[in-house]
Amino acid sequence: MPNRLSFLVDVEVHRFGLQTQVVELAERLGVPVCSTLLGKSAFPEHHPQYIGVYNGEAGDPRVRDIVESSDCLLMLGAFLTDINLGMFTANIDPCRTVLANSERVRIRHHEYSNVEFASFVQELCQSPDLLHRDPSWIVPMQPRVQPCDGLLTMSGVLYELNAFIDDETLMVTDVGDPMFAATDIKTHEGTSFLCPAYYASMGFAIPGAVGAALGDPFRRVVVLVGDGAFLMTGMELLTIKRLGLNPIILVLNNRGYTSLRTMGHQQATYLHQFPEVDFAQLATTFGGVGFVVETAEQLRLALAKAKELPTFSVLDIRLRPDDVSPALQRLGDLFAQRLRVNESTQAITVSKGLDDADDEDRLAFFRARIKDRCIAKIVPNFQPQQSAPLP
Ligand SMILES: Cc1ncc(C[n+]2csc(CCOP(=O)(O)OP(=O)(O)O)c2C)c(N)n1
Repeated sequence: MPNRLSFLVDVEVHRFGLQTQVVELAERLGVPVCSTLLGKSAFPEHHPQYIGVYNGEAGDPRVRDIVESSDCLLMLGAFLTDINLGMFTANIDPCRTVLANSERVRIRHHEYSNVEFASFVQELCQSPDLLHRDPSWIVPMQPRVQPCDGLLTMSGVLYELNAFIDDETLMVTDVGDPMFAATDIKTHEGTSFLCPAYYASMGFAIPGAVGAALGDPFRRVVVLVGDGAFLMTGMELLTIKRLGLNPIILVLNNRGYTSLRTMGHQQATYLHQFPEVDFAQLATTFGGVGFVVETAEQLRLALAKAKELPTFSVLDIRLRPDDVSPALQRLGDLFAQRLRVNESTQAITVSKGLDDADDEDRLAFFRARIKDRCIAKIVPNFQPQQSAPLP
């Protein structure tokens, strides 16, 4: 890996209208570029230097390795939040970072609070001292998805979606697995992905589709929303109908809060009291068109038909309750390896997974980094084990 400088691009690059400058800067330097989940698509994802979304241990290991082994990581417009840092599993050495956003410029541990973010990027672009590296070693983003035969899987949904979206697609996703899954969606144009990955409040996507469609009438809005999030704000379909908008809405109907189930909430009663809803029928009732989708072929057909419709459509995508996206699978595996519920005491013990025997360093890192409060938020009755205390 000849390159030792990388870019991590976040949402403020879009908010300050700096996409063109950042692309130019990356090309002049010949460096690999990744984004955060919040900043996804602020850098064009079909660019040959774009390697994917960085999300700590939860993200693509290839992206993680490039970011975490950089001698210098330039974090542009970045917010260091739990979601952007893969639930605090990121291993970024502050001594090898330059962080520039609207609040500050920070080089290693030195703060420069009076430097404007936009000026910083512009001045950098104009610097005569930029050293160009050969970017030919960079492998562009490769979504971790597989086509599927028979009943649909999340990976199959993402595979079909990647084949379907084009330059005129504006993606809107909700939180839960749709947000994690988006790691493996490759959008086309810059700024073509919207997700509330900062506060991560469920219920964004359907009202968000109204705003997206009104704000950008030349692109087609495609929504990815979980059944749980849809049930919070799905009544906004009536607004969509009233305004004559035609988003294509994919409801990931896994009959529950699957992302919570994957991350340690298996015991919670509310996971087992989820209502069964016919989302396709609901769409028809509200004046749109509904499709029930169980196979990849049905998904392809439904997407093609929905694209021709002048009205909104809802694709009720029936998934197994335990089926998750590649990204959520990885996060779930991490939790399963490290957190084991002791059923008799209802306490949580930190344990090393058997299949993880040669991964001593990672485990040590994980213990050192993850915060008690992070686990405690996710796992009820969490108590660090005496013999393996968390910091
Ligand atoms: C307003 C709000 N309430 C609760 C949560 C906690 N939460 C995060 S993900 C999630 C489950 C999402 O379920 P669903 O929309 O069905 O998506 P899935 O993960 O099942 O694909 C919940 C309850 C939240 N983020 N926001």
